[in-house]
Amino acid sequence: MGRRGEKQKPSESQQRSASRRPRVGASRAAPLVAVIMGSKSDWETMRAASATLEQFGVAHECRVISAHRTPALASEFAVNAESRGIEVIIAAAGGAAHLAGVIAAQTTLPVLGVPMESDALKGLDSLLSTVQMPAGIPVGTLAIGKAGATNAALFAIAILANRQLALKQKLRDFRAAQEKKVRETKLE
Ligand code: RP5
Repeated sequence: MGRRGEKQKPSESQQRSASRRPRVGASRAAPLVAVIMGSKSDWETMRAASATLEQFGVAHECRVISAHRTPALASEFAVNAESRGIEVIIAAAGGAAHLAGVIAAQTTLPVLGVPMESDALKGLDSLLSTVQMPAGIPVGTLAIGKAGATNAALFAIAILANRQLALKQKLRDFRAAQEKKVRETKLE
């Protein structure tokens, strides 16, 4: 609002950034975690990361950014993520999967890579492209596919939980519930 009762028009730059906003699975509060993926075809897998963050009440955004098809957008995202309040980036890609490395090269935020299962090589290509970063620019690489997506979210939560005690407690409760379920498992 500008003067009392008068609605202020969004500035040109506000309008521009709104039109670039994500996005599927996004929470309303300012996002602490960004879940990015090379293609919409990765979303079926990466919705597991979003669902896990949602379960822990962690504000996040999900969007498609490709290192190959939208290199300028990838740079813009990486360079601005920290000033937008993002604390952890989860980057998923498949095939010659450069997204996580390209993003990590342009920010000091922790970047977690999730290799997508590929048609040709079942994700082995994605895994090796993501995990084999030369020394100096780390990408914390998780498992191929849905397990990796879920664990990337849990890893991001563990990072945030160092400063958020309530989140740390939720993580402990989650582990305890998981353990209880396994202990109580009956095969017949
Ligand atoms: C990568 O190529 C994406 O991350 C995706 O896993 C893979 C295939 O993309 P599409 O051809 O389905 O868009 O960049």
